[in-house]
Amino acid sequence: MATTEASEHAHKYATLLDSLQDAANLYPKPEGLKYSYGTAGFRTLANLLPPVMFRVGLLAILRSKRLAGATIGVMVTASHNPEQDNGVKLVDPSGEMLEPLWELHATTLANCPSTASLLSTFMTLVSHLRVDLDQPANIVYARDTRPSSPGLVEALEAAFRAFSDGAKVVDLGITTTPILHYVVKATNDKSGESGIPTQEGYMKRMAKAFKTLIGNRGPLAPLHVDCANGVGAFALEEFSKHIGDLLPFRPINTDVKTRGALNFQCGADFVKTKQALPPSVAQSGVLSKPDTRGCSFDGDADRLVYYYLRDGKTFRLLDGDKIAGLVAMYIKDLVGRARMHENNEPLKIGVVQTAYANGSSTKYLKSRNIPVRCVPTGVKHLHHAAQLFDIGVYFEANGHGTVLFSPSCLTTLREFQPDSPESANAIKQLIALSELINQAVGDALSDMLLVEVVLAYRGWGAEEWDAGYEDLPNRLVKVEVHDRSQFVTIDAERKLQYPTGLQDHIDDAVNKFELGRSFVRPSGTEDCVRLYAEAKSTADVESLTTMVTDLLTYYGGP
Ligand code: 16G
Ligand code: MG
Repeated sequence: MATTEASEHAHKYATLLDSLQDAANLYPKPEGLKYSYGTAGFRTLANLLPPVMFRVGLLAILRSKRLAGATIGVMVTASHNPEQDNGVKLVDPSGEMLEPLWELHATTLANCPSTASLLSTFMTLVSHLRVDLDQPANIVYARDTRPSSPGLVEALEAAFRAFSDGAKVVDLGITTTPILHYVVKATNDKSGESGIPTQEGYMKRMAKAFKTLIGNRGPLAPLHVDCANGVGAFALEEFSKHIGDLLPFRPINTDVKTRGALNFQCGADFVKTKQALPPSVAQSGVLSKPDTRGCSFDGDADRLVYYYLRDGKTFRLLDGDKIAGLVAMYIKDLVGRARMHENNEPLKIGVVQTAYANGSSTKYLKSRNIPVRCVPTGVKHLHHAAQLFDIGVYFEANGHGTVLFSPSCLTTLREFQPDSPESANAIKQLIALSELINQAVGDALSDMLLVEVVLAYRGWGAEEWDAGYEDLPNRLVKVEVHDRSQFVTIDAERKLQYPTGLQDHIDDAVNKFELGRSFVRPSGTEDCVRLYAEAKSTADVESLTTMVTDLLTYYGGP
């Protein structure tokens, strides 16, 4: 009997390998290219990606089988990159980024030079990772609006089809990155507490929470939303059907058809990097009217920045740091009003930032007794640090972030018996917040609603929000170096360990300027190092930037 079983197995594996071989032959890896699963998955020119897609498809199946059939997500997007790029990343069952160890397996598979090496590496992974190929595999995948995405999805599907016993796959079609993360999390959460695992379920859940939080403060003033000519335009349109006039949207840059329009001179990354309005928004003049606010999504709608024109003229950016400050103070207020501390441990609220956070924002939070942690760049780092709080607010300055409620905090909130109407109301609002805010990953749509809730609660416009603190002048520049891997950071990227001696010189430069701060880190998505500098005056920032650039040229120039 055992022998029959063993031979059945052998036959099954041989059939699988045959089928994988036939499929893999259609997606050969170009010679000489080195792919790498970076901070946000694989990302490069779209025409170089079909073999990577195929291999990512294989890894998604392995990951799902390894986790006894838990649903894994695959997102095809290159976020804010130009249209000719594309990319892919995997989403773990909790809705979080792929476990770092598996990022290495993704890189290994992607770089196998031939079909034979791909198959043998695949079988080595099966055995080393103790994957039982008889387990089921469940995958949910989606793509943004890039014209190259359908072709890349075909390569992904070829991998799914190559498994003769079938991976169970769900194609969400064109949708935002955070909606895919939500669907993955909600699919795996059998308690149902994370919501219904569909785009519609997501929209309805957010709309209901938004209505609860706005209460009778609506309808709100219209909001101008720059959709970066990307998938956020669809999500916004869909969502608006669920809330009617409660918050009237004025969408801009919703052209997902014209070639080259995606992220071109628009979107959150453009606004943050240029510290200026997208020309389309400036020309339309819509922000010149008093009390008008606008915001920008990025190409896959997981980043958000706000802005307005002070006195109808001067551009003022309200970035991820400003959002974190606004939201943390609001949550602190609600928690205070809930008066839970008499019978419970006080809820720990904290903010997680990266070294890019403006020094003024960190000072603002700390001076209001909000603990602030600094972690390396990249969502996975922020997300994990935020999980250590009962309510963890995390935002990168570039507008990527969310607010996480720990499972025990949610239980406490649900079980708490309030002894006053004010406390009952605050508890209700905190629970609604946990349903409004995407618990899997940063989400431009959900974060935008969150900002609107806080502004309505405070009775503020953008200007009052902005008044909380004044950003220190700052610069972020790219510097090309011979080999960026020579730049090794420590202390959450705030200091360089290598090249030896460089940090001492940076410190000397920084010490010449009042409120000076500067750091250098290798980019995780481009072949360069990034230099950030801030100081009390714009002139000082320019001088500091020049000094550190010169040091970089000396230590690592091309
Ligand atoms: C990726 C990260 C983003 C980070 C950026 C930094 C995710 C999902 N995205 O886009 O959080 O800010 O990389 O890029 O983690 P850099 O390493 O090139 O500066
Ligand atoms: Mg993005």
